[in-house]
Amino acid sequence: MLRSNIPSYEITPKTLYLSRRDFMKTSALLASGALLAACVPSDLSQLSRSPSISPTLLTDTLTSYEAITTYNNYYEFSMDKQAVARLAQKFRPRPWEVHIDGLVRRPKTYGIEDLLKRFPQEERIYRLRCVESWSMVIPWLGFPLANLLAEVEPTSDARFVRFVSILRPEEMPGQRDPFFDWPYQEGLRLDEAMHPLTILATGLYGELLPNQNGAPIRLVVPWKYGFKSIKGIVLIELAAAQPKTFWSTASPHEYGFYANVNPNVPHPRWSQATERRIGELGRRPTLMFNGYEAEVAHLYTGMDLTKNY
Ligand SMILES: Nc1nc2c(c(=O)[nH]1)N[C@H]1C(S)=C(S)[C@@H](COP(=O)(O)O)O[C@H]1N2
Ligand SMILES: [Mo]
Repeated sequence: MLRSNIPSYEITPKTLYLSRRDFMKTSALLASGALLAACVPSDLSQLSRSPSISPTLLTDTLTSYEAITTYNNYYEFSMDKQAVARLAQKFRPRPWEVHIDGLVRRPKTYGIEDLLKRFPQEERIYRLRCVESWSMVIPWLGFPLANLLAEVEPTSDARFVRFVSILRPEEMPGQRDPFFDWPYQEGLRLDEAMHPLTILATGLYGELLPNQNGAPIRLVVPWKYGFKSIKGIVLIELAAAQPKTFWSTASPHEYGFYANVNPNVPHPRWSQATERRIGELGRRPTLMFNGYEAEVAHLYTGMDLTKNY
């Protein structure tokens, strides 16, 4: 179930080994009722993991848990990536509700525990490419956004999906900065949102999502720059019009709506041709659509990607 039917995972034999070891560890925990009660949140009991991985294109290594959880962009806490983890420690990701409304036949509100029970959690290893030109490879746990959208039944007028993050200035010091238009917001076209690579992530490295990575639930759209992958989601709204986004509001000449990873279209402050993979030396070329071109290029047929950046 996990990774088997998505062809583009590029992982090394070392990663394969680590994933298998992690898989064994999780199975051992799940096999023991006592440990399950003591160590694994019951939410994760639905976790379905399969060690079957396509052996093709094994070139990327997983970024360490340490790096993924200590080098974070989460402006609600801080603009200093290395301060986010500490400032996010006191944030309370439970209880939590996600509302889904707008142009849908069945608007719904889910508690986070309902979401974890209702939608089987899969592991997805994706590259994450920040527009600041660094990247990581992250083993997420989550489920396709399409599964959730199917439950609310978008109407035929729905063409976009808007996502809104939590607003809690008491717990999130960055939200007291009046320069930004809080809360953080993002959007996708409905076909992008329905694409099987688009997931809602609830964990990473086999554990619940740490606060600094967007607990308890965040979007992951691996072919777009990292800022599209909005954290701490409380509202998902189906709409007819293209929603405004946090970054295109803050700096319209730098950020468009699409934000597809594209090495040929430079950002005003950063060439996008190459990237620095966190934990590795040197730079590597950035791949069109972050390496997911075969899966997603058809979504943009006929569009001028230099204009729709
Ligand atoms: N709500 C919210 N979501 C956010 C951000 C943010 O500041 N606030 N930063 C984005 C950016 S710029 C990136 S690169 C990724 C970073 O995710 P990570 O910290 O899990 O690697 O989260 C994205 N999601
Ligand atoms: Mo980013």
